[in-house]
Amino acid sequence: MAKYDESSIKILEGLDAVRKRPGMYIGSTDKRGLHHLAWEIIDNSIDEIINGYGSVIKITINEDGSLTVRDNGRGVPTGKHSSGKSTPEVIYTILHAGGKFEEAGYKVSGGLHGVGASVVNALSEWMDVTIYRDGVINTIKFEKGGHVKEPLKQIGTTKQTGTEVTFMPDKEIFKTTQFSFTTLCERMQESAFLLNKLTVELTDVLDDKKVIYHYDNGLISFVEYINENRNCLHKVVPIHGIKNDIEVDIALQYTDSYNEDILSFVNNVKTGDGGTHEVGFKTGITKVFNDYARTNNLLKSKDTNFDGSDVREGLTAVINLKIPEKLLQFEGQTKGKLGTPEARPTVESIVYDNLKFFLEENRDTAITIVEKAQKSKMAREAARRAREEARNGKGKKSEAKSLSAKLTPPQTRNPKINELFIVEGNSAGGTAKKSRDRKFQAILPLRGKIINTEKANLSDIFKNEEINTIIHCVGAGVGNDFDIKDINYDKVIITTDADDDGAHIQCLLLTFFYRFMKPLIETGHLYIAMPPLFRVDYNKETKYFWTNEELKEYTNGKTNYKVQRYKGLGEMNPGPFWDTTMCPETRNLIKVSINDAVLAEKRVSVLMGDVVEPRKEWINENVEFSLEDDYVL
Ligand code: 0R9
Repeated sequence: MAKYDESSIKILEGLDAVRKRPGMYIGSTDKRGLHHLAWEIIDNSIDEIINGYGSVIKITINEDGSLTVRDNGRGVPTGKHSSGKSTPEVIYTILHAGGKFEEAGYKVSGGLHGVGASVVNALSEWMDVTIYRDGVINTIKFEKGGHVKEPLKQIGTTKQTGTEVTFMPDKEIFKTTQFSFTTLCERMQESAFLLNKLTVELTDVLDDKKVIYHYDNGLISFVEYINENRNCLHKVVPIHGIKNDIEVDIALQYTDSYNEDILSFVNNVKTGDGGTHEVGFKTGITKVFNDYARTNNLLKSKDTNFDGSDVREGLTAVINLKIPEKLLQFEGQTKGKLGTPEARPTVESIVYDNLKFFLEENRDTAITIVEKAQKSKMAREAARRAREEARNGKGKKSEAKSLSAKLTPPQTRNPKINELFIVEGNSAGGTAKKSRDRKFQAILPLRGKIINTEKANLSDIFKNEEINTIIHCVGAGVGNDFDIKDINYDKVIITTDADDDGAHIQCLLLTFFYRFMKPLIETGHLYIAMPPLFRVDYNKETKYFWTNEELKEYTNGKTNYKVQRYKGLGEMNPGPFWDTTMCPETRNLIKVSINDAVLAEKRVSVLMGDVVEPRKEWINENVEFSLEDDYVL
């Protein structure tokens, strides 16, 4: 790596450009954008640790809402830059300062990270930097989007080394300036899994919370953490190898679930959209299990091979690659997909060799996994036969007819605007049918509860009538065959009563879509309708309210008003139902999205899986029980 040269920092643009178009630099100005500021600063500390200096990062949400990040690295150099300014001033005020680092392999981030601490400064009301280096403590303070308030000055002596940055996000720029302790924790826990020597200490002064993350066993601990609420079939298998200048680290473990959970990273940055390393991993796994099963006569000569999905059923894996800068290629809009061609064969051969050895050494585990793959293969083949029979007409017409009989379709076929309301129960379905705009809205009433798909495979799915109907209506297949291009609707809207049963049906539907039509969520086509809880008639005026608080605020000081508490959707009349729940201009909809992939997996498996204890624990910790509605009529 080239040595840092203070005069090499390139001066590119002013901070004003950042304030004018923040989205260009941090993606957005919502919660996600706000947390980008944190990642930006934290990534600098992580880079320092990766480079071999320091091991601890302390992050604090302060009482005034500002964020402090402190590391125990070498400390930012404090000497003069060729421009005459101090190096910290340059680093924190000049866009893309860091210059040579990027060329010399310093920054390896694939996403929006690495745009520089100056961007954070530009988008902050104020920022204070304290540097512990060469026995001295130096500070520099900025205000109003990066203007120097106090230039670098010595304030004391120290035996420590490190850098501390505190910043207050600008309220004029961000929709919200409240950092989420949970979001910070989730991300930092991930970093601690990936960097064995890292210790992260997080403190929320506002909420009096403190968490410390440190893992000696890296990826093994990561997989154990993901699978902690699942029934595991064997101990975590670590895989390690270096080839073609690429270092491969993987940990994997099979559980008795039907899900596949693969996470990948490159140089400790998440590759959320996969890429060549994931392709290599999948090919290696498929090959090694087919070869093992053939060699050991577990697959007979007349049998067809396992396909990839068979050998990945129940598999949890975390992949981390170290790729030198010169080989790095990222693709996609968010640069979350690895494009490096060399990664594919490298990972494939390392996975193949390591797993071949593991399977030969651990015969019982090998047979358990192969048997699981056999079952998956049989279920897949049964599902394929059922599909083919349907396609060839055997039972198709009557089946398709009965499937679509429940649906009240829209008058026109336009997948770009059409909406499918999945409605709880026939009575609510009736109201929805009367309320809808028939041009583009379809109604599918569900009769009973659908099965819990968390513990179901494809052949179970095909046996369930309600789910079959949903698959048929959405029209884009299911599981691995799901193709988002074929969806019949722009919005699929889950519409249930605001009671326990409704919430349960909502959970079951969300689990189904998450497990078997995930792209529908990832591409923003799944919604939850929000029918109101209360109707208030007052002075010839009718108003609807969604929460007790809204209702209390409205009725406060009023007399002679009438409140109706809706017990179910079926109680609503078509007019109000249209206005509050279906009309695109006036309704409230929740868009379902996946914020954090690891957490989403864990939540779904804890809340919907068959291991009881973690669910009890989660409910006790997170749910506030109250016996009655706090609104008394
Ligand atoms: C609290 C958040 N931490 C940081 O922002 C941080 C930046 C940083 C750093 C160096 C060490 N620790 C840091 N923490 C550093 C890097 C180098 C030499 N000395 C110290 C080097 O890369 O050669 N720096 C990141 C950029 C710079 N320092 C520099 F450009 F000022 F050199």
